[in-house]
Amino acid sequence: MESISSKQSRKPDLFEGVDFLEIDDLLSEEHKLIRGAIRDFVKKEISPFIEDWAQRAYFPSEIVKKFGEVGAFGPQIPTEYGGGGLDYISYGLIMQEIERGDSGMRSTASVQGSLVMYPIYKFGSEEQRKKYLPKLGSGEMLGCFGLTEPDHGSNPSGMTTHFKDMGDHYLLNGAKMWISNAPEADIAVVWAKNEAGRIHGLIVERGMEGFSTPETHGKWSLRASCTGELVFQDVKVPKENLLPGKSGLGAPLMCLDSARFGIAWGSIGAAMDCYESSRRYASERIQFDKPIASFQLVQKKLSEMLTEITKAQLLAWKVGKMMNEGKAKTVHISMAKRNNVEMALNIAREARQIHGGMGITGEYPLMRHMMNLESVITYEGTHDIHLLILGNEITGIPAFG
Ligand code: TGC
Ligand code: FAD
Repeated sequence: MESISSKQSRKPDLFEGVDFLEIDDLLSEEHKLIRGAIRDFVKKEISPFIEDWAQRAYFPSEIVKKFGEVGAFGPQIPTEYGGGGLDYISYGLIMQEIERGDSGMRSTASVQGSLVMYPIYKFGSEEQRKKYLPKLGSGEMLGCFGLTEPDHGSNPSGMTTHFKDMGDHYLLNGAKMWISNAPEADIAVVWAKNEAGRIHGLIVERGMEGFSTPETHGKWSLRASCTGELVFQDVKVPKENLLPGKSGLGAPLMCLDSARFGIAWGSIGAAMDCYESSRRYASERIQFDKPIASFQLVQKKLSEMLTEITKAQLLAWKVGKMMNEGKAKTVHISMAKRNNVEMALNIAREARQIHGGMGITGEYPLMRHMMNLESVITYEGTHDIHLLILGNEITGIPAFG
């Protein structure tokens, strides 16, 4: 008997994308070309293998170089620093297509572009930019971003990781937790407090004595992405590795603005994959002598999915336009991240139901998307933290503490 899950999926990837409201009219020819190139890349390099990687909790390290070659790392960073020199809508479309393949793969790309390349580009010295950015952009190097700690997730300002000025170097101590890419990363952008309690970014390199990156095992979510801790025990960090351009919590939060924006688009990709699979399955699956697509309750699910995807596309596009114009604020990005991830998670759950028992297998992408999105709704600010960011904007009263 043939097993349901095989090393390489035999099913062709028929993904076409969803554009009910002709939102493509809002995109340039370049946007569409970029989207098409990444869509083809995902069909060739991710779709045939992703179920196997996720089932085995295997991070395909060979994808890093391939992402570099296709321009998935730092598309919004200028080309002279190893990025793609593209606008934010292009960046969003790239994240959408990769997350259509898998949220964990998008994590790898968005951490590298928005949380590692962006802070080095924005707050780094010219030497740091030249040393790290081209290698990060090409995928020769992989990076990670250490903000969250075991006791400080939603409130990063309480972090206890700290460094002391030892004259010719800094001495770094502490630990970070839940760090995407950590076990495989060559460098980590780490946020830590100095002796005065001020937060700074430091570039920590693999191989520095006292620095380790133990892997986090047993995840039911983002299984093809590697996650780990960053542990610092008296790590001597050269003084030239401190990011000189900005200090305070605002620095990592600026990086999060860029990454959360990418997630607002990425989650649309996961939702579109679930919707397309459901539409196809509903027209092929016969029950009571009819395709299940002929039942009103199934049509309700499909109609609501299409409506929600369309609303999310408009929201993401408008925030993208504001990003390009330098007008997007954290609250706009919070609204888009919060709305679109919840939309995608709801669609993944409904899609799983449309597929009945088949929906729980790796034959279809639904359960994997659904489990992945449980992380996406938590990281980069939880669903409720984004609600409170909006609440603060509306009322002027912070309700965090
Ligand atoms: P708060 O007092 O609001 O702000 C502290 C300082 O930062 C300034 N600021 C910003 N500056 C620039 N850009 C922004 N977006 C900014 N937002 C705030 C602010 O003006 C203030 O400056 P100053 O000079 O007055 O000190 O900070 P708070 O401590 O009250 O916290 C607010 C809160 C809860 C909203 C914030 O800390 C938060 O966003 N918490 C969620 C944490 C989070 O998102 N962590 C993400 C970790 S990284 C991750 O999950 C990667 S997953 C990657 C993947 O795999 O894809
Ligand atoms: P907590 O902050 O403990 O929150 C627990 C619950 O309490 C949540 O429901 C939250 O909404 C609620 N809560 C907290 N405070 C309030 C409040 N004031 N009011 C109301 N409710 C509140 N971090 C990184 O730095 N880098 C990474 O690369 C990274 N990758 C990740 C990858 C994965 C797979 C996961 C799961 C997480 C990752 N994170 C990363 C960490 C992520 O950002 C945190 O998990 C997230 O910010 C929430 O923190 P926490 O898990 O400590 O939850």
